[in-house]
Amino acid sequence: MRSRRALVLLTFNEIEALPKLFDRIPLSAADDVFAVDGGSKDGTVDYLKSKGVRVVGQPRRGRGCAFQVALDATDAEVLCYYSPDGNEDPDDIPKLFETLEAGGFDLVVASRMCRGAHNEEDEGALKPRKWVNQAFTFLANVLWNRGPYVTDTINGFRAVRADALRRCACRVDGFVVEYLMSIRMMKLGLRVGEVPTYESPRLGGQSTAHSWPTGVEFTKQLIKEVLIGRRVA
Ligand SMILES: Nc1nc2c(ncn2[C@@H]2O[C@H](COP(=O)(O)OP(=O)(O)OP(=O)(O)O)[C@@H](O)[C@H]2O)c(=O)[nH]1
Ligand SMILES: [Mg+2]
Repeated sequence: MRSRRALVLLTFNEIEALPKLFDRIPLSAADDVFAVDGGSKDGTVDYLKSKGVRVVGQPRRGRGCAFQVALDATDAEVLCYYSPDGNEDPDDIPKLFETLEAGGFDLVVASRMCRGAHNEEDEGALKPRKWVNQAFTFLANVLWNRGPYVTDTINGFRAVRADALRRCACRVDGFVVEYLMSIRMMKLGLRVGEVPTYESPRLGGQSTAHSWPTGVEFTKQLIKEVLIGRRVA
């Protein structure tokens, strides 16, 4: 059965990329479409409003904060988080919703690592970000997963049941939110599925996910999760 769906656009200074792909975003796949913006100063908010998209602000910067703001800003049963910077294929949005509903999953991740998927670094001989992501993913699976192996615990492009996400109590502000969500879903024994996705390069603008600070944030969170055991908070 089709759930009440929300499509959440996550933006922070995306005026270079967003207009290049906005018309490809399947807005009709969701019942509620809105953006959570981290304080853009480049016209992103005006652009979204000119397209009729409701924009919700955040009390603090960070994707983790944005995830929580989105959860509080809709009464939808399922949320799909989409980052319009060019990395994520908008055609996968309906697939994420449909897989979650048809498969009875609590979380469905667009995987850049499973069979049939493509990672931004796949063409290069060295794939540092991919390998580090796979190492964090391996640890999460070994430590907490009781279901089928999840190949990409980190990608932010995902659909999730609002009630399951509330149970995960992911009270973090930064980029670690998706990894934490995946870990907590595993700890709670909730059902995690994946669809293969094709990750492309950014279409403009700048990444704010700097490798070292993000890696440190992930390591600290992983240690915290080990220390609290099967608990989620
Ligand atoms: N709402 C919100 N969105 C954010 C915030 N920080 C980053 N984003 C968005 O989150 C998405 C991912 O951030 P990026 O900086 O592209 O991180 P990344 O995808 O790991 O890096 P690249 O692969 O280089 O693009 C983009 O759409 C950003 O605009 C924030 O504080 N709030
Ligand atoms: Mg990006």
